[in-house]
Parts: sequence; C-alpha cells; structure tokens
Amino acid sequence: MHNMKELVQRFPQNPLLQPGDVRPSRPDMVVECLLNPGVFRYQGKIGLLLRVAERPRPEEGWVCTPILDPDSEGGIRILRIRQDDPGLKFTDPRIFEYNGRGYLTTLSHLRLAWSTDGVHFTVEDKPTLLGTGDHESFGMEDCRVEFINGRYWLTYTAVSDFGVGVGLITTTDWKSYTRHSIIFPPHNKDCAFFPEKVADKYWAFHRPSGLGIGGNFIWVSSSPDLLHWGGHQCLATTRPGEWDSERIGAGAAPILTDRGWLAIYHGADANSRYCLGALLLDAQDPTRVLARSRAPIMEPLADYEQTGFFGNVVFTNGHIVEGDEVTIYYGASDSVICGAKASLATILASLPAS
Ligand code: MAN
Repeated sequence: MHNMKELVQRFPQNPLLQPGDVRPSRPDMVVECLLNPGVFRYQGKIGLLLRVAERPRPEEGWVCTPILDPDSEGGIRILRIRQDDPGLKFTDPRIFEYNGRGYLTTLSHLRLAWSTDGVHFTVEDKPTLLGTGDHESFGMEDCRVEFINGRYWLTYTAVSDFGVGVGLITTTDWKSYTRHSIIFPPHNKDCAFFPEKVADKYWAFHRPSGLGIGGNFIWVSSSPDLLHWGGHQCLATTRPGEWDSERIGAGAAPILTDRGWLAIYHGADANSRYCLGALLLDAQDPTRVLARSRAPIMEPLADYEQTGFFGNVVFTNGHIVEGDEVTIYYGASDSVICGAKASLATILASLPAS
C-alpha cells in the first residue's frame, strides 16, 4: 500500500477521525465528510478546526442539499430536486448545476477537535462556526489558523450563490469570535497568512482563479494590518503535463527555515488527483521562488486516500512544527482526517538546487 520512497511517514493510526466520530448539527442531517483541518496549539493542546460537510438523509429519487437561510425554520432551507429533472447536471460528487446555477452537494461548517498527543482527538459536540450572512449560505470550508500578535487569525473559504471567496475571523480564546469582512472576493480560496512580518509587511498566500485567461495559480499579497491586502503578485503557476497541471493552492502558513520560507501546497491534475508539493521562497522577499518540488512530496497512495467521497485526494491546510519535524494533518479522499510526519531537512533536500 505505501510507497516507501515517499518522504512522509503516515500515522499508523490513520484515519484519525471519520464522519461517524462527529455528531450531526441537527437530527435530520448526516455527516458525510470530514475534511481539511486548520491546526494550532492552545493551552498545551493541539486543536483542529475541522471542516464538517453535511447533507440531509438521502431520499430515494431526490437530490437534496442544505442552504443556510435565516428566514427558514432552523436557519436551513433544503433544496429538493427530482433526480430526473432535466435542469439537473452532475459534474462530480461535490458539485452540481441546477437550471444553470452551481450548488454544492453538502453544506460545511467548522468544528473544533482537541488532543494532547496529536493522535487522539475529541470532537466538540456542536458546530463551532456556522456560515453567517449572504456570503456564506453554502458554507465555510478549509480554514487556515495562524497565531499572530496574540490572536488567532482564521482564513476560510466562504461559499455562496455570489461565489467562493476568503473570509476572516479572529479569536483569542476559542470561545468568542470577531468576524471581519471577506478579504479576497470571488473567485478566491486557499488563503494562508505568514506567521510574521517580512520587510515590515504582513503576507498571505491566496488562490484567485482566472476565467479563460490565466488559471488556478498561487498568488502572494501584502498588508499593513492583516485586514487590507494589496501588492498582489502571482507566485506560482500550474505546470502542463505534471501532477500539478490543473490547479495549485497553498496549504497552511509557510515555515521559516535557514534556506527560506518553506511552503507546502496542493496540486491537482486533469483527473482531479490531489498531491502535495513544496515551494521555497526567499526569506526576505516572499515573492521570489527559489525552488519547487518536481515530484510530489506526498501522493494519495493509502487505501483511505484513494477511496472515499472524492477519491485520490491528499489535501492539507494545517500542520505543527517541532524542531525539524513537521506533522501534516490532512483530508484524505474528502472523507477522513489523517496525519503524517516529515523532516523539514528531507523536504528541503528533495527540492532541486536553485
Ligand atoms: C470545489 C471543491 C469542493 C468545495 C467547492 C467550493 O468544488 O473543493 O470541496 O466545496 O470547491 O469551495
């Protein structure tokens, strides 16, 4: 099952969390997938901010998807469409089109899970953050968490009928939350803040999508205050014919090493097979790429990474660094949460000389 040449070591306990470990947000909903956690330390514990994707119990002959709607009972409206409706078009298990408009098959919220050993996690009983307002009616996804200036900064994908953008929330205690505005409007996702200032500015990765011209590329931007972003520059593009030919996006915050900023990113090919790779950026100038993985540092090879809600996916947006060791928490097959360890020196040594 495992390719021993890979430079990451998967946890033997994988998967660490599965949909059955999480209580649905309402009795009429089913937890379908656990995905892509943000990761942080708080009061001696490791916290995961999970993406929990739910949908109504399946009904024979119908496609049902939940949409947040403050005017509906319980704050959720169920869109019910007959499976044979000619207006219905299925693209993949995650998304569908109805009468020319795009919808998600599941609704995601964010939920905390805690651990003292980084392997065994206890998931909170209730959603921590639910989509709020017009820009999150299709949910909140794939949250990056970074601790800067005494606060945790949560950058997540806000999905609605208006598009897919990046939302920002801050907290100090994981009990009360301050919601800021959308910081990168549609179409944009995969936003991760750098942990500290570089050249007197804050920095963030994000992933706008070009329509027709351009593509799904990683951009880097700077800010005086972590709220207002400018100086946008394209940092890395997809590579035709390679494992990252279709779309790329940042993982969590980059890691400062003695060779520069090491960033772990995801790349997908035309078959939507998601792997992880690494980028090395200049320590003083994060717009300068010094090196990039030729081959992935991690591929979907384990059974649980190949089969699931959306198979052949390893996707990360959170890790913990301890000396030379990075523990990568990741979503496998858009279904379960897993962990893997790697040596930073080994990842750096795998990058082509620049
Ligand atoms: C893609 C996938 C889905 C996600 C939507 C909206 O289709 O990443 O998992 O729900 O985008 O962000």
